[in-house]
Amino acid sequence: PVAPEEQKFCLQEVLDTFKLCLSENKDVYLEHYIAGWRGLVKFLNSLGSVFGFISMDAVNKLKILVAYLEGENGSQYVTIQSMLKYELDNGLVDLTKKASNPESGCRTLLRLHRALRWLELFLERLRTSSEDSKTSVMCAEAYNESLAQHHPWVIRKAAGMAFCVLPGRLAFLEVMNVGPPEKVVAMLGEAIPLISEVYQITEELYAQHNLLELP
Ligand code: 1Q0
Repeated sequence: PVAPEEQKFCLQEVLDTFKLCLSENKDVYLEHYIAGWRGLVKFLNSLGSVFGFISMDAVNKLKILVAYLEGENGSQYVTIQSMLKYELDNGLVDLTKKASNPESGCRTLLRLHRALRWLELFLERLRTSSEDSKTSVMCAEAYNESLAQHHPWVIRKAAGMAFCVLPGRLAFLEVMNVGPPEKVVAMLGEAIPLISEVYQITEELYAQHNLLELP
């Protein structure tokens, strides 16, 4: 059997999982959030081994969250909202420095959450780009505006090197398995607002609880 991370990426699938993320009262289901990320990791893996160090970190973080979700307190991890409440109420989050709970669900998800902002910025650039735009430049700009601020120099350097070997715009749109470029662009127009809403809701939730700088 093929591990889910190794199967072919399809943008529609990611779109569908992000659609499932929000409940009626705008809670974010962890299960679908994880599924969305799994789809993105699949895509990253299809770009080649240069991105391995990035996908490995994402996979590790997804594993941590899955373990909570499938663990004995799994019912507390159904939504990001319930996870925050549960971990905070029970003193399970290291608030100032990594100590007794270095891998809380809250701090783990925060890393993915920050990466979601990168994704939103990158996809918006991709959507509005012209034929001769460079994916490496779009990717680096999106990164510098978001994730880079949370990464030390070594990681920024390694990320910068990985961006340089990204496929060109057309090849990139092709791996999304949607069809001709116009169709991909249309689908991105649908996907970005969804990703953006999930990001905004999570951002506000973390801000309310003062958790945006968790170590
Ligand atoms: C397409 C190119 C992908 C480029 C991804 C940009 C992100 C670069 C991030 C570099 C991360 C390096 C690995 C380690 C970082 C950790 O130190 C850091 C902090 O965690 P911690 O535990 O040390 O405090 N981790 C993170 O910041 C999490 C990073 C997760 C990045 C996951 C990126 C997944 C990318 C998916 C590709 C999507 C391509 C778009 C097309 C999809 C269309 C819907």
